[in-house]
Amino acid sequence: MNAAAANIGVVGLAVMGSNLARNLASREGNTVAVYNRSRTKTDELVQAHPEAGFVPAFSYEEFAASLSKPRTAIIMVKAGGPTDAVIDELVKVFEPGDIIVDGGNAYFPDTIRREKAVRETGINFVGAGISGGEEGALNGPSIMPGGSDESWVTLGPILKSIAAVADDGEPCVTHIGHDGAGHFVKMVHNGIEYADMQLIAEAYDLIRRGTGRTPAEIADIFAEWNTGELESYLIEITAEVLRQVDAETGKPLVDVILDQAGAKGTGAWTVQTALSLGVPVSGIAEATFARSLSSHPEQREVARVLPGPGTEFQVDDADGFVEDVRQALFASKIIAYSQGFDEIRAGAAEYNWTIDLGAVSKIWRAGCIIRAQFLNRIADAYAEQPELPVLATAPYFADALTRGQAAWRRVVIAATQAGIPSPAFSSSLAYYDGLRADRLPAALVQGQRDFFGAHTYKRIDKEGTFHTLWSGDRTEIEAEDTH
Ligand code: NBP
Repeated sequence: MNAAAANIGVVGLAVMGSNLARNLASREGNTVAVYNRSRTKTDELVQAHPEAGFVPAFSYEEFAASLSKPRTAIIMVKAGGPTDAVIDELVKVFEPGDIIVDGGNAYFPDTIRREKAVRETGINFVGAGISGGEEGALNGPSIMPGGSDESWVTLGPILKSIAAVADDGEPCVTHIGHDGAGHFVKMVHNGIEYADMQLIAEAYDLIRRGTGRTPAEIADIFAEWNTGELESYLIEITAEVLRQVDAETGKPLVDVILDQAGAKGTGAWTVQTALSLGVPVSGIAEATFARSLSSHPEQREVARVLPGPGTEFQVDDADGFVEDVRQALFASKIIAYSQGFDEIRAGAAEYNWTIDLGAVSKIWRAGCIIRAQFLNRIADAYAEQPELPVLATAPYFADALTRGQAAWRRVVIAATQAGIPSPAFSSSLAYYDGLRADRLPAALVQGQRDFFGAHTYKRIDKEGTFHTLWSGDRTEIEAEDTH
């Protein structure tokens, strides 16, 4: 072993860790120490990539000794218990001022807890969301680090060296905020990813069932869309997936894949957190629920007896319908991102993080799964108005919604009449209409709440809190707002 030869270390050498280690090693100035619980992965990585000049370690003590100070190590192990186990070991061999980075998909409250506990030892703990999957880890991910300002001084240049680079040359990493802020933002990123994927899937389904186009023909439509305002990695890969033919059956691959979508939990976390924060992220929620619904074959089997509208779904103007769906997709996507950024703002307020929403949109422009041209527009919107309360009201997006809303409504009507589920399209439209409404039936809900629970209400015409004596003479009294 080469004592104190490495400026950065990676613990956990499964697919993500080994790719990240290779990425780090490929950048000027980095020497990378590597450690894995079971020795085989370390041996295999070091043997397969002699060009990387890895410094292998076979115990935590050896790993710590191989790192120059402040020691900096990125943990890439299974989220949950394994992460805690590695932190416990590293804390024993690291010293105050050293930096432990968790690059796994941790749930942000765990990161807050770990940061607090590790900080007491004088060691810095950074929860860093890393997006882009295996390919991103190897060639340049989008990185969302939290943690202290002190750790960012050492970590910033290292992470900038391995991050994806946007078209304007900016690396896709920024110090998101303290403790769990990085993993929070990564969580919302994944939630938005769920919504984006579901919207694309609904667009495909409607076009296929409404126009009878084949998956290969729809692949061409998505490829075409990828040259315009919808340009994004997810649209690009959708075209690839739809074009794929199954070698065994000769059928489109999408027709032989079981229609039950999996999930690893980040969508559910985003929705659970949004519920706690009181932020309506209906697009993300519907996308998460749509996966859940798909994954209940026993319920879907018995529900086949339930009636549909009983009409054939065949649009008259196929090209016109495809264009309507494109506009509906763009409008719904604006809403999904607007809701996601709302959740980040609310999270920042709740947890006392200072998060630059424009900077977040910029680091998602490359390397991550939701990378898209569109994110430049979000960055522009926040550059113009950093405190923008509703992203969808920024001039570019408001204009797109104005142009697209008629098509959006036609698509939701067509889907509803045809009995084709489009939960993300329709819930986005309902959110849009709810948000822009002069008056909502929430007034009636307040009346109901006051009736059964004396929860009180406010009036539109005077200050104060009121309660009606529903079981008495139904007069209104001014009430203490204690509910
Ligand atoms: P896995 O999530 O499959 O984890 C496997 C690694 O965890 C192995 O190195 C294993 O060591 C190690 N490990 C376990 Br399990 N328990 C351990 C323990 N008690 N002590 C020490 N090490 C332990 O790896 P991955 O798919 O490379 O993902 C790594 C992290 O990156 C995860 O948090 C994941 O959620 C996140 N992530 C993954 C992706 C992706 O596309 N896969 C994308 C973004 C983020 P062993 O070899 O000794 O069993």
